[in-house]
Amino acid sequence: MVNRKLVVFLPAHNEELNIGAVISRIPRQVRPGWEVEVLVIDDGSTDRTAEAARAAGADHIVQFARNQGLGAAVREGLAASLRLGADIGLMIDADNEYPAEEIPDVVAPILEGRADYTMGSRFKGVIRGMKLHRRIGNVCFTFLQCVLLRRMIWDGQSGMRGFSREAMERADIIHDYNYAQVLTLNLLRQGFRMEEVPISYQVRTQGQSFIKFRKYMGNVLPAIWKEMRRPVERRQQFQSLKPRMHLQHGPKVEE
Ligand SMILES: Nc1nc2c(ncn2[C@@H]2O[C@H](COP(=O)(O)OP(=O)(O)OP(=O)(O)O)[C@@H](O)[C@H]2O)c(=O)[nH]1
Ligand SMILES: [Mg+2]
Repeated sequence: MVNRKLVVFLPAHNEELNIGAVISRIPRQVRPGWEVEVLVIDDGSTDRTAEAARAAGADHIVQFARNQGLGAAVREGLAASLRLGADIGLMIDADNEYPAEEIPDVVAPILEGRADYTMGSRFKGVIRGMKLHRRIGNVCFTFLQCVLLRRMIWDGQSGMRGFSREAMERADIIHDYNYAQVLTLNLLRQGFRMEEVPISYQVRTQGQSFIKFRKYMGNVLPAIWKEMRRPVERRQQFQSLKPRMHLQHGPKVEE
């Protein structure tokens, strides 16, 4: 009997060449009693991303009329997963760099009750094709998070992450441009338990990376600063909250 739901969501911007391959790699079974649904957040793509996603079997597509940014798309992915009744959410990039067939491993610590938030870790796993300057950038930004959180993190910029329902309800992404660091800082400062799971990563062969050095620095560094300066409510204080909160509003979800 199916009674629990995993929603796999993909933030996507102009990924018509890759998104179909990612969706076809997503396992539709993770554990007995669990169903899997695929949700795409199409962030104002000007190519045929939505059509390619639908053709590959996406169950739900949220389309933004205009490009809002990866942070905004992940925020909407979390909210739409809650609206769809997800017990667990799993985000994965739509660029086919991350191993969708390893989704069961990445959600396992949440399923087993050991963690509320998981990150697929490339640096604990296998990396193919990442350029040196990207490696250095990843190491530096991960190190910054280690210092700010005073704990070990291997890969702070992963594009494959799992969330318990409570983590999805409580996550607050402070800017629209990106989510990678601020989301981890936000959840861990609230007291959510994070676990990293080794994954294999293969740099994209098609389409374009959105990262532009100056724009990334100019947006991400001030957001990290802002996130660290705002107060957060520790998790212990809200553990007794009502069991399920269904968000009512938001862009239309096609079913
Ligand atoms: N919502 C949204 N998603 C985007 C945007 N630009 C890129 N993406 C998506 O974000 C994911 C990661 O994008 P990439 O450009 O590969 O960036 P990255 O993986 O952080 O960096 P690389 O190391 O270059 O791969 C992919 O699924 C993209 O489709 C955007 O403007 N809005
Ligand atoms: Mg990528």
